[in-house]
Amino acid sequence: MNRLKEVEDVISRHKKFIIGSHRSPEADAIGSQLGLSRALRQRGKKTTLVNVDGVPRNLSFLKGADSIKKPGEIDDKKLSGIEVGIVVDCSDLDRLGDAGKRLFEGLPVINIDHHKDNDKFGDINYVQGVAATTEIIAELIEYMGLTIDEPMATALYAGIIADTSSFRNDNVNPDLMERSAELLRRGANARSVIVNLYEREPFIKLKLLGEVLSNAKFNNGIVWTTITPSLLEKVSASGEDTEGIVGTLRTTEGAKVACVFKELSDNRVKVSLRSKEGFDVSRVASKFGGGGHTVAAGCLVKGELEEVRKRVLSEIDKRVNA
Ligand SMILES: [Mn+2]
Repeated sequence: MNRLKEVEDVISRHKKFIIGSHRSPEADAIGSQLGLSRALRQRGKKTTLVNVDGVPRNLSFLKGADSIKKPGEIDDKKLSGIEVGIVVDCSDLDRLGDAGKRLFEGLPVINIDHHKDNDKFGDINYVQGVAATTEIIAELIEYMGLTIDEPMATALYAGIIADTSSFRNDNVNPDLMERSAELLRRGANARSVIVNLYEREPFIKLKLLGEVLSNAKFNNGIVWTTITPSLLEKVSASGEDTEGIVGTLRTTEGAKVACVFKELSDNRVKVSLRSKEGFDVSRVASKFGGGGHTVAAGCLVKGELEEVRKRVLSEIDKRVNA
């Protein structure tokens, strides 16, 4: 029996589902939950949606986003009688967070994901190495003979945009483009996805970017910058406003590795690494107790900013310019 059939069978045989996604969710996690939930409801099922961190501000435009609750916010009535747990976009169960994971205890679990390192934690595992989990959800909805409507299409398309960085990553292929075209045909609002994902930056964040870029250094294929608490204070930015800066650094022509050193208040430095041209930054990160993917990785290192910066840069230099 094929895996999609197994998933469909479990869905047909039950009535009430809980659908969870990983902490710090982005559009692929939230979009998968919303698309799948709407499809199941179309089939007369009941769904409860959970995320330990809730829905980020920039995804609240997706229809039904307010139905995704943190574990403590879900009322008992919605939690009673749940028969099956569906976990989307998670490589392992811990990604649900402790409070999220507890809601799945004792339930048969369907694991729907696209991470290469998925540890197959489910009773049924539908894991495909595609660009986004929402691609798999679209495939499942189609397989079940259900209709993708406009809200589903927009939610699923948002997952694809996020996980391909707007069709810029090396996971873009003809199947993905055909799936995306189909979602657009079903009414996905492409422009509103882009505006909400990329054009809702707080002005302070742009001011911070200006400061941080003006301090950047570029040497021997490595582009890097530092962010201190006093710099954040100067432009009234918060720690979250630093997100995305390392990606901007990577756009430098000739850069093999981009690196941001963020000084935290507790004598630790958060190091964010990005690469291109195939250099594996996860090896650098793991040397300092962190981890990640080939092109994106990070670590938290104990010590003074200057000293950590020197150690990490010399490690990168050793590998890049070997
Ligand atoms: Mn994903």
